[in-house]
Amino acid sequence: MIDLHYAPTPNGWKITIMLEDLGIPYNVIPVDIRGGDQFKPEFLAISPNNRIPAIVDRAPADGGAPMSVFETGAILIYLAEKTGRFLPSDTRGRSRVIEWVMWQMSGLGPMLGQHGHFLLYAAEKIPYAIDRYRREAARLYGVLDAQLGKTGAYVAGDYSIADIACFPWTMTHKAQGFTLDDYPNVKRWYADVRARPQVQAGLAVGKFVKEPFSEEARRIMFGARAATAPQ
Ligand SMILES: N[C@@H](CCC(=O)N[C@@H](CS)C(=O)NCC(=O)O)C(=O)O
Repeated sequence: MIDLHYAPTPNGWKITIMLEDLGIPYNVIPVDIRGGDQFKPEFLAISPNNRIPAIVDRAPADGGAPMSVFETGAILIYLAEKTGRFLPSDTRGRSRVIEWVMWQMSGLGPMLGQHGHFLLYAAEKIPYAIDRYRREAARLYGVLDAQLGKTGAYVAGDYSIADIACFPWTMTHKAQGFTLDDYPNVKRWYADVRARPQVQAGLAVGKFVKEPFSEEARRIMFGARAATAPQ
């Protein structure tokens, strides 16, 4: 059994979608990130970066004690290797998928995250920051569009953890002022991935909080508390 420490956000959805795609049982353990659960010692013991999601595998393949994994890219690779699914085993196919998972982890996710922060969440609107991240986000949508134009299918060929990593972040496009009409290959892929029943099931886990951040949530997530590395 897998324990999933989770909140319904793009990074959280990567893992609910993966677990639904795999069809394996999992327990959801909610982490209230607006309330500061990510700083609790029991959570930090499995996720030292004080971010969701994280998993604990109670039956790892080596037959040993339960083991934890944090960082969504690492969790996706772990689950793919555990089950032999959504990550090809041949040298080239495997490398291609990992390439795009790393691209998502270092580019698409963080840049869309920063764009969303400065555009939608920051109390002070800073044009330089909004423009910088908007340009970078637009560039990354362009890179994804070109790649999907080349494969004509999914991000790295067949449906894989590269799609699962990228898809939830592209769900922010409307809120961030992008239209997929500008990226026709992304538009085609987005509709295809979104229509998967497993993706719908993953997105339905927990309730996404749409309300604006309270002052206390801002202090926890964006203020002095957030800037302090947990001990
Ligand atoms: N690189 C991390 C990013 C995880 C992340 O940023 N999670 C957010 C929610 S989407 C979080 O836990 N935020 C809590 C906070 O900012 O205090 C991963 O891919 O796992």
